[in-house]
Amino acid sequence: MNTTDRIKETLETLKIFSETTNGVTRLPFTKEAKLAVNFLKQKMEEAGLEVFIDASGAVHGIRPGISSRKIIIGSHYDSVKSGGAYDGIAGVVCGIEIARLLKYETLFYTLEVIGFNDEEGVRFGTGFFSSKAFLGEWDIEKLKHQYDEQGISVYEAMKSWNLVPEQLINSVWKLSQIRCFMEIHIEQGPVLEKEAVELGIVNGIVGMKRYNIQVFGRADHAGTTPMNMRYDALTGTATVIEYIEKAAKKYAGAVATVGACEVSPNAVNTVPEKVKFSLDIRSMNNDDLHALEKDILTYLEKTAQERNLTYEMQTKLEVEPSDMDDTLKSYLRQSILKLGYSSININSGAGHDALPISRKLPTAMLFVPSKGGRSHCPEEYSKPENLAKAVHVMLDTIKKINNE
Ligand code: HGY
Ligand code: MN
Ligand code: MN
Ligand code: MN
Repeated sequence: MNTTDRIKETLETLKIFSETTNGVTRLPFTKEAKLAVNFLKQKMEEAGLEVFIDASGAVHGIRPGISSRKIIIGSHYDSVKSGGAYDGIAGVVCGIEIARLLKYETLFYTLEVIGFNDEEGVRFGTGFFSSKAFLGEWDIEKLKHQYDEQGISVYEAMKSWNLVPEQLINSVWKLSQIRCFMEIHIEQGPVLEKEAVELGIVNGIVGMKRYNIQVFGRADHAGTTPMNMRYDALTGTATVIEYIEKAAKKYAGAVATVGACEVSPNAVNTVPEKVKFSLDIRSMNNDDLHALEKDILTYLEKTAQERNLTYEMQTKLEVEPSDMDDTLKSYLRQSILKLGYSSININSGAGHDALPISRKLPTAMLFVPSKGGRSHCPEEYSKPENLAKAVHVMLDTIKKINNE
């Protein structure tokens, strides 16, 4: 079986473990994730790797080299809700395939393939769980107070997987021991397909900020309460959400999304008392990111005052934009030219584990085209042939790094 077929077969099997009536849902610390991790462990062992799972729930496959210094490759195995079968997991499968192809080579650097956990942050509203754990950027007390929709904390969810949160300290990377991190990922956008190229070398990744915002009004009877006597949390929130869309358009390339929204008491004949919604804002430009945040929060305050509403907000995630490593980008470019593939340089509007990691280590990302530019939906698709090309390019680059 060749690389393309192995990638195709492995991704199709992984999809089966997490399929719902509407796409793939593989949230952290769930049974779907456990099935995927067990299967990834098996594939890593078949590739000749020594496998272990760390306290964050990430699955690691190690291929010792002459030196204990490491090249780390991989991506995340968790998905969004009703997502696709390629986001994250395709990069883990590609990493394992690279290790398999290197099985009989003598390597200077130790090669470590990682399937990261909870990059998406969909279950607990956070994100980059394993990658931030590796960078020492987590707080045990916070994990006890970040809850999912069922009121289960990260801390409790970890324990349900027989993980010991206090052992996260053992997952922290010794940065001097790591030569670089590289990630293969689907583009999740329309650019590579529109440019009709096979691969994308990532220049930089957007900065991201995420919040949970709760707006409080007053529950009243929908029939007897005159319009000028209401404290309607939903109409107030709707005004803010409409402004968010307008504000994002003021900053070139910035985006803002209200993806989740809950109304209480959510009854046809009661004026809404409370609205809880998520806010995700992004920009390649850190100043724009801060200006957009200020713009939106100022409007939220103004609207609350005008409508006699109150609000609370929690910042769930903030990561500044980051550039990829020039040397690694040039190696990838040379490997692509040597193998005769087409490519362009591209920025990433999606967040990745490479984002926090690139602030502390030489990091590179290699994109594969997404059909129709679609992602975070069941229609998500990338050609296994292009994933195989990414494998061969990264394999060639790893050999270059080993011969530096
Ligand atoms: O949200 C993102 O951009 C990524 O898919 N985690
Ligand atoms: Mn992803
Ligand atoms: Mn994603
Ligand atoms: Mn009644």
